[in-house]
Amino acid sequence: MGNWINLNGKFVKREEAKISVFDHGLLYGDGVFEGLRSYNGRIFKLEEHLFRLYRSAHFIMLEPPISKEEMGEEIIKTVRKNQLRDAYIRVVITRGEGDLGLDPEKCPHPNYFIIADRIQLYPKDFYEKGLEVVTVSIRRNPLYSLDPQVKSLNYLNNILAKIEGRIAGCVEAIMLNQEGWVLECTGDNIFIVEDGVLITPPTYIGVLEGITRNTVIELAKKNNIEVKEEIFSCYRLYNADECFLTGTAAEIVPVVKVDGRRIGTGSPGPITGRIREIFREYVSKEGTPVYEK
Ligand code: PXG
Repeated sequence: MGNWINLNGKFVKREEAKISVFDHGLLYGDGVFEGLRSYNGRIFKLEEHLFRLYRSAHFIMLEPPISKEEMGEEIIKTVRKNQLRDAYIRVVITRGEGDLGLDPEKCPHPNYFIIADRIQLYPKDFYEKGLEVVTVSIRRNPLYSLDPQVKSLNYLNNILAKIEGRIAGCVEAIMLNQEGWVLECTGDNIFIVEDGVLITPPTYIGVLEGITRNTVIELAKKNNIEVKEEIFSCYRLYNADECFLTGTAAEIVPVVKVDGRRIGTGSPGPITGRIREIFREYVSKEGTPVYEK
């Protein structure tokens, strides 16, 4: 299972799925990607992920070799080919082969590939006990350098933050902007809870508009939990009643300590628990079917 890679529309064995060393995706991180998930044979938020992928491509002036609709079909086919029901799906579009210079004009044929593999679930402890995370010194790319909305293959900014977090013994790290406002984690968005209200940084401040984040906002509102998109500092974060992270792979993970400060009671809080329940219920029903066609 998970052995067939979709490389430019053709299924090849994992070991044979190769891209040229002259591909600018590799030489310069010149390309875009998406990480999706399927739950019990249904791809979660396929439209939203495609929308974001094609907007990322548009931003870097990369014309994908196939349309958004065709890409959706290719994704479905790939999950089906690998006979997966619960999958993690990676879609990558690279600039393609060029010469050794930076110029994307020299790369006439973008490549794309789709990997569908079994989902690697995070340890139960993460959810039951909550995570300890730290803020790191490396700042998130500012809007004027590389807008964090773009899921580009150049994730070094986040990788450096991840390394810093790892050195501090944490699996996730909180990234701030130049002024010190809290933005997001290396691969997850962040929420705090204050007096029963969910607060998350607005996307205009320079955070990825996470699909899990948006789903949480929508579900919270539907369930009469107030949500505010507001910038906040570490002071507010340390003093929040609860904190949790959201992302496709992690779903919703409680955070119980930040920079050595206990958050709330030091155990995952009730609102986080409620959001997790609502989310789990939602993902079990939602999504584009892979097999019933
Ligand atoms: N912020 C950033 C910077 C991300 O890369 C999220 C938030 C969450 O977005 P979604 O749409 O998934 O709710 C991401 C997600 C990983 C991994 O292995 C995660 C992401 C990218 C690459 C790897 O955890 N992105």
